[in-house]
Amino acid sequence: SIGYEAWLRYPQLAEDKQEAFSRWCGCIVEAETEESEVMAAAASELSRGLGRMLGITTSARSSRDSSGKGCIAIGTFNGGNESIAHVYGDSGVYPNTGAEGFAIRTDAKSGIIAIGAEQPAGVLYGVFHLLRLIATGTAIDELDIVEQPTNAIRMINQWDNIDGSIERGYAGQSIFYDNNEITKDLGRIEDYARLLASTGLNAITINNVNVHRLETYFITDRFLPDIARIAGIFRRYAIKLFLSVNFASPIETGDLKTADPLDADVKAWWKAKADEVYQAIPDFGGFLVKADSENRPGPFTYGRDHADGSNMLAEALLPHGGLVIWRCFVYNCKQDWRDRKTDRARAAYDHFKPLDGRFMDNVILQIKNGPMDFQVREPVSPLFGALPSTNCMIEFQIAQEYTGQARHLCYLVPQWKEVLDFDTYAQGEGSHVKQVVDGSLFGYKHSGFAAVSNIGDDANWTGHPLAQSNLYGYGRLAWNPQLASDAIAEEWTRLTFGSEERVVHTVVGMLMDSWGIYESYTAPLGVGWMVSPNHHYGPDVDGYEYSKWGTYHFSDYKGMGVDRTLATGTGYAGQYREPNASVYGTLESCPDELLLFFHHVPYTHVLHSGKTVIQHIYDTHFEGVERADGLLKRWNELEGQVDAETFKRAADRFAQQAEHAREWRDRINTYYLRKSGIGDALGRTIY
Ligand code: BDP
Repeated sequence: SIGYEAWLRYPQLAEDKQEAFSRWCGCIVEAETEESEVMAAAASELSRGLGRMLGITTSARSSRDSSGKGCIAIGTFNGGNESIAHVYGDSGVYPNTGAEGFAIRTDAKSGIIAIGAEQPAGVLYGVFHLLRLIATGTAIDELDIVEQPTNAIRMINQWDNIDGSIERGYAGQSIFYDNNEITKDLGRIEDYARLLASTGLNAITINNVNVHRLETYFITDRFLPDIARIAGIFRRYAIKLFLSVNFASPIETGDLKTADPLDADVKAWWKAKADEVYQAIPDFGGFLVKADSENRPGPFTYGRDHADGSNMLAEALLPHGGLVIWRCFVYNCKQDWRDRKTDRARAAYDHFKPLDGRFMDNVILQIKNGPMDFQVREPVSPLFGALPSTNCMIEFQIAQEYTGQARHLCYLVPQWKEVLDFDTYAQGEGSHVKQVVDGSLFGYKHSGFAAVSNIGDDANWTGHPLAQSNLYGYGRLAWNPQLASDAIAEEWTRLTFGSEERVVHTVVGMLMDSWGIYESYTAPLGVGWMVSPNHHYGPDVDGYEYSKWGTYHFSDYKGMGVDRTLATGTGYAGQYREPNASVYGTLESCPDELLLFFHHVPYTHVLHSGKTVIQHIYDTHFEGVERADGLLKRWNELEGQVDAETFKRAADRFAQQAEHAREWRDRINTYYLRKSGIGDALGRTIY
């Protein structure tokens, strides 16, 4: 179905377009000597794409045929493809593509479009790139492109459980597991691998960071053969497989009494375990670890710290070239809300900053984009820039746990861009988060992007048809963080819905407005949360207010917000470097959208916008509903212009969104009317 093929539909192009492209696509020239699986995947993708878009069958051959038609040559620079050598080699130097990049050049004289790279993976990315150009109607007559990914690790984290459920999954059940077994339906996994590779992603963790009882056995012979088969599928698409592991594995699956990382038996156990895993999967990526967080086991049990814990695993993986990706989402989820110093926002920095420099070279710290937990708006984690001597990567959440759960539209690329463009000032002005996580700022050995996936076994992968844009956009941004949000949105829309200008214009506009719309009717001014506990969908202003999870707004009859200043609050603002620390820590300079994250203010406090806090709450919540209604209206105007099934699925969700936006508005406005006793200046009815 259309939703299933997502952005790899390759719909047939209009005839005039077909002609312009076909003249370059007489055959695919491949060297017989290049027998890699990834090359085979690249070649078959190319012939599939060209076949569908241009209605032609392109056969692969080892040299150009004599039909006079142009051909596409694919291969590594030293792989023995004479056409590649001819197009590139004549100049004496091959373009610098790095390990994963590619070059595409149209050579009119010889009638060849050459897709060359150092490695087969680069060829694969080049093929997807060329197909994308053709699908979006971009001329290919004079190409001369060299691209390299900015980030070395471009990873997806599945939060899938062996019972088939997905933690924070909103698009059905797992495509990997079913009923406590690894699925036999490998075809769907292959299609997923294609989708990921097409955006440039190169790594995947296939199980939940919360490793439960049975998943602990993934690294045993009970599951390793099946996992090796899955690794084999991803390998064809140049994607490395990782596993989440349980820090207490030596106790739970072995016969040790301890998981103490400094214990000799524990070290030996993990070394033997690593050998066993690499025996089954020689190019295994490594372990992802959530330790000492939300009741997961970890080194704290033994009085050890996170450097001790991660280094022990890193030592076991080192002989095999494996990595330990260690999560910084570590905080006390049983804290006492009266104790300011335990502010959850501070936790990651407080835990990890003092350990900088103590981690082995094959450990990478995986840091969530913000200090709390994937809220619609929160500041950037102050850990970025604070760890000059420790490999770091960033973690985003594509799954919209707190941003509408695939029922509301929320295109997250603009949010991620804001995070990446944030200046940490770590090495003076211009030390943006994107330069921290691409490794260039501090010269990290390993670094990059990770994100929690939003796919499940729904026919269209992501539940909401337009939520596919977040998965697509994530991959494109991991490849190149400089790409603009609207450019990515437009690319995705053209690939998915075709190039009817009205459709493109409408969908791109809706995507670009969606984050702001969602923010406007949910928790105000950066304070976050206000969601129903546990499942995190829908409004519940005090849902977490008196619990121990550390997520508060401190609303009383006078005002609201969390005082995180150094002088009178939790001191969180002081974790940033100057000038950020002062900008956030000073009421006058704190940006409106984060005001309540950093300050507790009276409802009558006047924002930079000129409105009082209370009036801002009322206004944005009334507007939010109108704008959510607007999304439904805008989508409905596309009836007949997009396929009927997709139209209907999305229309249902936009109707739900509009309805739920009312619920948010009414709950929040009523709550604050009652708390503050201050009415709406415009006299609107608040229920
Ligand atoms: C939160 C989720 C929880 C995850 C946790 C994590 O609510 O289900 O286990 O993050 O990232 O967002 O470990």
